Amino acid sequence: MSLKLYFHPLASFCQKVLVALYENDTPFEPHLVDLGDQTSSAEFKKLWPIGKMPVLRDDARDRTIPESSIIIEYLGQHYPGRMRLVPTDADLARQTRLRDRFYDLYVQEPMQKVVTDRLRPAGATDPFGVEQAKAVLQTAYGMIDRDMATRTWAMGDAFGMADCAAAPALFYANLVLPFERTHENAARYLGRLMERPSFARAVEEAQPYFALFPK
Ligand SMILES: N[C@@H](CCC(=O)N[C@@H](CS)C(=O)NCC(=O)O)C(=O)O
Repeated sequence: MSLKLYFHPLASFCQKVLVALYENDTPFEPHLVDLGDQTSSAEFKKLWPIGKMPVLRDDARDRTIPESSIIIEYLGQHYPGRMRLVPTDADLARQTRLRDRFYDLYVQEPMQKVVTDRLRPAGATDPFGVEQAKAVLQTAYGMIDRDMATRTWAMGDAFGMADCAAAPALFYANLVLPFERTHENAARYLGRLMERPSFARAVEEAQPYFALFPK
């Protein structure tokens, strides 16, 4: 098998890529990375010194591909399946990338800020940064809610890369700053994402690790 995915099932950016792989039944060899384990972490950092997951390794082309969106673009280019997650039309592709960026930068990242602050040692937390992150999430929720009043998926009728990003982003964001009662369109969109077999599978595979999620 040519493709190896270095990932952790609980990690939201990893789930984004898993959704893309599952949408197209793309075969890959899973390599679980445990950043809490010195050996696993050191091995992973040889591949990508930045140390952030996921990373895709393609032995057939001798390529190492970090960054979730770049991995999804790479899969579409070299391992296309029935689902084209980034449209071929240049305008639609740009809009897809914008929405993908939106979910990564304004939902996933502030959500991560809130979660990782819970893992900091006592006395080293960042309450001001957490409040700022929550404010960004609130703004993003309002924008998503307006958008999703008239859409099924992030780009309209077709499921794509932005939905791969939105699924884990909204799933975890809803745990740290719930929006189900305040933003009904966004909540219904999250409901559709949860029912999508590709994301349902990623969530099911993460179940054994949910105890590690900091409450
Ligand atoms: N921009 C990166 C973000 C990846 C990222 O933040 N991954 C998290 C897991 S969801 C991670 O590896 N965190 C470990 C760390 O920051 O030490 C992407 O899109 O892949």
